[in-house]
Amino acid sequence: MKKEARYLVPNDYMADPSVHVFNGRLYIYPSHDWESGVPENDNGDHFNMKDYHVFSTDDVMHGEITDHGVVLKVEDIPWAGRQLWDCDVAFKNGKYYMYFPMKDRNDIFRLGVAISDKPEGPFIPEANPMWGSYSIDPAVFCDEDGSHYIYFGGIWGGQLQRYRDNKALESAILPEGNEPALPGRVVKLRDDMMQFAEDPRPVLIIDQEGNPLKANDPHRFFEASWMHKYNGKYYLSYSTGDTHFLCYAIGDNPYGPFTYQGVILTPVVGWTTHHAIVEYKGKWYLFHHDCVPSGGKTWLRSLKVVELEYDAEGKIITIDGGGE
Ligand code: FUB
Repeated sequence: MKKEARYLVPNDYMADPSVHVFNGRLYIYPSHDWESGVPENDNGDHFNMKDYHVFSTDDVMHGEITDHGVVLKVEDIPWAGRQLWDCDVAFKNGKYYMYFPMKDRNDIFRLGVAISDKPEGPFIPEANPMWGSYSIDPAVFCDEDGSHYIYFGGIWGGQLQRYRDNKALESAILPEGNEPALPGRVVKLRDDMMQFAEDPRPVLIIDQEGNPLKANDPHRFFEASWMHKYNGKYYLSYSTGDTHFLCYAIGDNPYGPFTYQGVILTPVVGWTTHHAIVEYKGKWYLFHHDCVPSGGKTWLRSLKVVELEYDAEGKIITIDGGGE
């Protein structure tokens, strides 16, 4: 179904939105794309982002979008190598915690934390990455009991294929064909929000028969995890990367397993697809990006929003992304 969509930041390139409602206002935490001149490759080196902005609004489809400016940049992070990819923010006990992936000086992705007193930042980074963290795309979910979980991971340039059982392999192994697909990860956060409270666990996505999705399934996990709750169920959504879908799976608890349900967004113009799903003022929204304004340049993406609807059984109605 084709629906009314809005480009949220028409004068700049923003991607990978994470979105939350804090103090009744909607806050958007995107990646900040720019023309860095780094050539495109399968490693994602062309996504050479160097800072984050925060945006907020109280009227998603038609209201003013406030740009709170640069809230964190590579040069302020003590362990910085390069590439600030998709971040997310959570609130606890009067503080806002930004979780962000970045390559360290050995070109290994780690997750970092930065702290602010306000949802719009600026965020002050910790001196070191989180212990035992790896890969990309942290998405923080606060359950109704106040526990926070980070979903993370991404294959190819996101480096998830370099790890098994939370340990680095000597060389990367990506499952193929009928082998089970490589799962994303979920981990509970400590009460102080600064470290993992446990070892990260695999996020299993199974089909209707209970079998893990296979590596050659076009709907298998690639990157861009997001978690939201609807009617008491846990909706895990994610990007399928090289097959260009946003898909979802439903579980009974934050750890899963999650049973595959279907496609949320068909391919957009551009290689990557990445999103957040949030309820605001009684409506549900899908925030995502595409490359229409840049004329299809993969590394120059634009932030979009469209209303998201469920059917009577709680299934998400597929949205047309406008790509091929
Ligand atoms: O923005 C860089 C990477 O592209 C993100 O981390 C992925 O999810 C993809 O959108």
